Amino acid sequence: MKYVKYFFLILFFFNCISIYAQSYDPYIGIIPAPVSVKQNTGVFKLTPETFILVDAPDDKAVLFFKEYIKKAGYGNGFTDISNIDKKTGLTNSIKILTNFKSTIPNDGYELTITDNQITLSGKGAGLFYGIQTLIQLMDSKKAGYATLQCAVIKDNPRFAYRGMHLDVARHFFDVNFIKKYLDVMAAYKLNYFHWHLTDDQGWRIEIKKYPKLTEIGSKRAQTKVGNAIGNDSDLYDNTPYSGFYTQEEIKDIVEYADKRYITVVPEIEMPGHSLAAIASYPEMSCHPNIPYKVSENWGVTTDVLCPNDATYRILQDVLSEIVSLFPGKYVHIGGDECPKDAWRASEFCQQLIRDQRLRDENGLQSYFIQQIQKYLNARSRTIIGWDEILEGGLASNAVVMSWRGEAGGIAAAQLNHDVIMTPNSGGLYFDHSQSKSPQEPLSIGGYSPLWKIYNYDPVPVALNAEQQKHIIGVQANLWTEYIATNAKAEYMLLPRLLALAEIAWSPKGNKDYINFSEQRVARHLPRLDAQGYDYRVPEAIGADDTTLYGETFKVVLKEPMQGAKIYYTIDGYTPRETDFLYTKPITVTVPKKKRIDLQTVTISPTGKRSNVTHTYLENGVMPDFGDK
Ligand code: TNX
Repeated sequence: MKYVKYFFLILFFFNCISIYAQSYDPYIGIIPAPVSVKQNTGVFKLTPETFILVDAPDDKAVLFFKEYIKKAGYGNGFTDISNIDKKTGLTNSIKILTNFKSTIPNDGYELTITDNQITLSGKGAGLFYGIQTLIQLMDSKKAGYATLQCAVIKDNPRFAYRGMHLDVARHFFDVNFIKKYLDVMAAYKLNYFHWHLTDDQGWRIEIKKYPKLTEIGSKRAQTKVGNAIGNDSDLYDNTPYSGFYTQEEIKDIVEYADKRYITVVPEIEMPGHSLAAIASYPEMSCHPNIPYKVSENWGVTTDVLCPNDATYRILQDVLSEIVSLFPGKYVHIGGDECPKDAWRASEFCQQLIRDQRLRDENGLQSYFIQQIQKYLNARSRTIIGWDEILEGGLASNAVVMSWRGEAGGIAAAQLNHDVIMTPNSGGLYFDHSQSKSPQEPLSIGGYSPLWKIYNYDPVPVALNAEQQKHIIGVQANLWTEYIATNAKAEYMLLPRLLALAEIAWSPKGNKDYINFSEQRVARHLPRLDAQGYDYRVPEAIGADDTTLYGETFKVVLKEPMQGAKIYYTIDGYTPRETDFLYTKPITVTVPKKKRIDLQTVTISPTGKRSNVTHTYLENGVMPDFGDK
């Protein structure tokens, strides 16, 4: 009997250590961090028998939840609350209310978890976001049931516009992929999908009145291999490339997004980045007799739309179809990177500048944008454009996307434009590399690691309180010059999208990168894995590519993902599953004037691998190794 007692004591002691090691998470795993989480003792046990009581069975968010519950194997059916004897609902049930007394901010929700009931209150999008939080908490399911810690969560978004962009012009992504993209956006409470549908390298949306836009414009003869920047190797893949969405597919996507409270913002690029359109209808160029072809290389081309009648006629017809396909209030008209060479060389453009008393070609660009803006405003649409649209004056209801740093956004807010922050310098270009390691896949370059996105704050300090109100949100962009496969798009997206979600949704004061990356992201990666997403496996926490100096080193590492394993070597070989498994701090003693290369790799439960890290441990003055 005495021994049994000791056994329990020891067990208790070890449990304490492991609970301590997990450390306290103020946001109980939720991404983006909610406005407030009050944790209580006890747990709610969710089982396949749990009742789900709803007061609005046909609500869009409730229907979404119903589908999730069915797939996850929970829930004793959904019961309309008005039809049920109240008492039945009191034991082990989830109550979802759209009718409630408390005041909840716009798009917000309240979620109360006690040991016998979960109550979620919210309306419209707010209810949908509450459901996303609930699903995150439910996903800890093991052996048929999940336990949810008792808590009271109050939540609402910081910004109204929380966007994720995808370029389908440089590379095409099919309907199934787009839906998967929307799924992960919805799970993290992002609500605008900016769909970059046209560019020099491809026109990807069927336009009934102008079939050549896809017959010709959706196809290119071949594609540049490798990074185009500083690369004049002239290596092309010699393989035709094509793809576009039919209008039926577009409608399907718009509806799928709407069920997830995501508004699709279509982008039709003009007057630059339009070579695919010009190749289809050369009358849209200032020099229609030159032979044009859909671009096979990346970068900025001098072949741009001409502000002539043919261009306006075609664009207006295109936009009329766009407006009928996309019910959201925004249409993005591009406006970036439009070299003026063709306009300078065009007698027509020069005459137009004189006739309209425009300053120069920049004035002509804004004249062009204003014509399009008038057309769209008359159809109850607000235009969004890249920050170049500001140069040369603009009607004030145009929304500016600040991509060349923050300057354009600051200037626009000062002129009372609404602004969406998406600076390439703020980590929000997901086509940039996620680390400096040469093991990263080909990218355009740049450096946008997870921490950089997380540390970005969308509201520039240069703005006063009134001007700051014009910052309606933030977006990250996934340009796909160097992203040809679904797996790579997901790799570049995840887990960076989680950091975007947090800066877009959570109050600034709730940000805590250590908690985010080491506790919550670590919990979400297995979830993304189970959902079949590719993602970048982070390196072991504590294993940095750096040089440390000393004699005896105590190396403390931590798995960056729950269930992942860290393997290491000190013999110069690349670590793999056959090497040492990290289980506790390692002590490495380095002989005088020697250097040891401590290498680590993190391997996820499904076998995905991180980059290999190199931490050089050096003792004393070194001979020149010349290889660092
Ligand atoms: C600039 S962002 C562009 C895109 C490129 C991107 C690559 C913007 C408005 N224009 O055309 O794909 O850089 O990072």
